[in-house]
Amino acid sequence: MLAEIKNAIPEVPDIPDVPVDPVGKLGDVDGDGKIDIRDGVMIRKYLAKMSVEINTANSDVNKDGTINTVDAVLILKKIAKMDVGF
Ligand SMILES: [Ca+2]
Ligand SMILES: [Ca+2]
Repeated sequence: MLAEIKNAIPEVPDIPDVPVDPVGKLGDVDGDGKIDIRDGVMIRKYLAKMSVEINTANSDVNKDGTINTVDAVLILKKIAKMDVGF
């Protein structure tokens, strides 16, 4: 039975070990250790060029090297408990 279930699950390639910043938590824009609405607000303020201190490493949630509205949307989706892959 267990073997049948295992066979039904497609092979997932090994995910390489990515070094994780010990203080970093993806999506935790303000760096308080939690991902909540304040992080969403912070990244929106940052994108609006308001003077806010953000953790840039945590804010680039899709890891494309820039912090933009895509990251803001992903963070807001994350806060809304949607599956955004981080
Ligand atoms: Ca936070
Ligand atoms: Ca990004």
